[in-house]
Amino acid sequence: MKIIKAEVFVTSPSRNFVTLKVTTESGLVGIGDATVNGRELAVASYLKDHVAQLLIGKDAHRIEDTWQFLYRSSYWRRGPITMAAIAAVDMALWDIKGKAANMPVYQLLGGASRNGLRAYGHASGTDTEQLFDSIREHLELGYKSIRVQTAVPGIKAVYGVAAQTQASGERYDYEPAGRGAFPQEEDWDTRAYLRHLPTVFEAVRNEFGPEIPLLHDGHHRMTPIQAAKLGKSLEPYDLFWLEDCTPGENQEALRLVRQHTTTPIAIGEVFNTIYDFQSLIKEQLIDYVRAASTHFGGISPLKKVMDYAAQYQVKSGFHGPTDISPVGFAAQLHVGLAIHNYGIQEYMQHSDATNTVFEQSMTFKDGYLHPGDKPGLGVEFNEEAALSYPYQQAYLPYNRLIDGTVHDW
Ligand code: GCO
Ligand code: MG
Repeated sequence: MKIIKAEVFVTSPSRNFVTLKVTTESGLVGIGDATVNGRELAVASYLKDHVAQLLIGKDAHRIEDTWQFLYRSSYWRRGPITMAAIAAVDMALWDIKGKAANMPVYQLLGGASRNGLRAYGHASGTDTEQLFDSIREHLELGYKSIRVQTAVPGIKAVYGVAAQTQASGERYDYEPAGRGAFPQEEDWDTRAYLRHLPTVFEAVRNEFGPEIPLLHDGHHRMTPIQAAKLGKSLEPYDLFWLEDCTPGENQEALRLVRQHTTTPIAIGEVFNTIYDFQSLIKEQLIDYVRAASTHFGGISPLKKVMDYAAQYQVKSGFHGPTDISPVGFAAQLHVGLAIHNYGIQEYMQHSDATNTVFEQSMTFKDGYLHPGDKPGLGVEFNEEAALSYPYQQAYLPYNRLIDGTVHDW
């Protein structure tokens, strides 16, 4: 099972994706996702210039050994670029192993622990009426759990509101990163947000009842005490989770949040390693692990962090926006199906153009995802289609407060 080729593709069907393709002597091919939104070329270079040649001649079966070799031999371990590059290799090798075994990857991880994976979708609106329509649309699509994001009076553009016109003038139904040479500036006011959000959840509960699991993403914008206040004020509306209420770097912040509220906490989409979750899980400061296979070093570490989390009744809630390519998405569906402590999967849905380049075999039926039963990850990379969507420079927006101070977006 010698590796003879490792190629890197950067393609932009609706948004940019970085894909690694590993070929073995026997002709088996595996693919992996290394997309880091807004920094795609850095990780493509990491793979092309520093990793590809290290893989040639290696035994594709040795997934753990290859992972440890790439992680430890770089010396400069961790960080989003390194870990996305390692993730792509890890996924590609699991894909190859599945194909060699003629089994879907989840079978190699212990087999299915459930029939399907509960998913949540992104409802949003600039006002209550538009938000309700968006929730209804998601319910019609089969979603049984819904993330709620809305505009805030007095703020021009807010993360997560798809139908609102962004500073770039575009909608971000599929992708918040705006194409162009500079990031778009947006505005932010935490006090206005803290006042407004509970009224939105009250309206949603009044309209849709107490049953439906509702989620919300704070996108790292609050201080610990503001996050604690928000968690507390949302308690009457029984959220499934409050995500990224404080910046990912200050993990101690969640101790304070926890002391004040029983609203469940999810964090970790910007984390890169199991170490980032170590004390959060051990001290039971979170309820859901938000890591994504792509930014976390791949399938192998995702399975490890979830096995660790299981001891503390912490569940999965893997990051699944459209910047996780269908390859990275499939990778975490296989993990989600296999682990015992599955919670929920974010599912934003890729565009038709993305689905032309990445032919997926996963299914979404009646609110539940399944990775399918094709050998490996179950995603085919269409190189010819990829070529017709060349890379386009794009940046995520950033925020400034009313006095001009840069703020978390
Ligand atoms: C989410 C995330 C994303 C990020 C995006 C940045 O919960 O899905 O917060 O929407 O903003 O991944 O590239
Ligand atoms: Mg998020």
